[in-house]
Amino acid sequence: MKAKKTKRVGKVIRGSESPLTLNPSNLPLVLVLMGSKSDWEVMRSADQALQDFGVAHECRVVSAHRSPALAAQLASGAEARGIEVIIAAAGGAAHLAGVIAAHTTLPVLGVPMKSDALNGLDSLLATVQMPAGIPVGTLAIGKAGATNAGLLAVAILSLARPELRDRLKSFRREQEKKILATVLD
Ligand code: RP5
Repeated sequence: MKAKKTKRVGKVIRGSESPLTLNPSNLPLVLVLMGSKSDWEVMRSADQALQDFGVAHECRVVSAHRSPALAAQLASGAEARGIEVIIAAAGGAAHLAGVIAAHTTLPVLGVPMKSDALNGLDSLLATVQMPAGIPVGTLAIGKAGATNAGLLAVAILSLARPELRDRLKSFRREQEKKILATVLD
């Protein structure tokens, strides 16, 4: 079955591909946040990874600096909505993941965006250098980080969902097969 896709202003909601087994309520399990619409081209990779595994999720723009009240509200209300993992991407003075983590005990995965000024090194340091007590699991800068944030969210969810774990294992097997079958000419 094709994943359900609903578009709203500043927000994309994807339903689970097989809600009966993975997520009976079909409510979003992962919240994918980004500081600006300019992050979306990269964060589509996180969206895609979650879609590939049929994980219901919601993607939306919220800024730690430009809309701080909404950021706090989304983070503090996430658990009650059934969200289990939050992905937060930002660039430059990339405080979004840290601010989100300050308002929830859910696991928060940070994705540093490549920036014009410092190529993403600023985003990486701002995301990764959290004070002890408020963890953010920080991924690589840019697209690889976005994809891996999606995959890591799937891995976290798979701890309590054997079907998802099986899908993750088969994804790894397929990936390995492609490497082993590589021919250089
Ligand atoms: C951050 O500033 C965003 O996450 C984005 O990566 C960066 C630039 O934002 P825009 O000026 O393009 O909106 O908050």
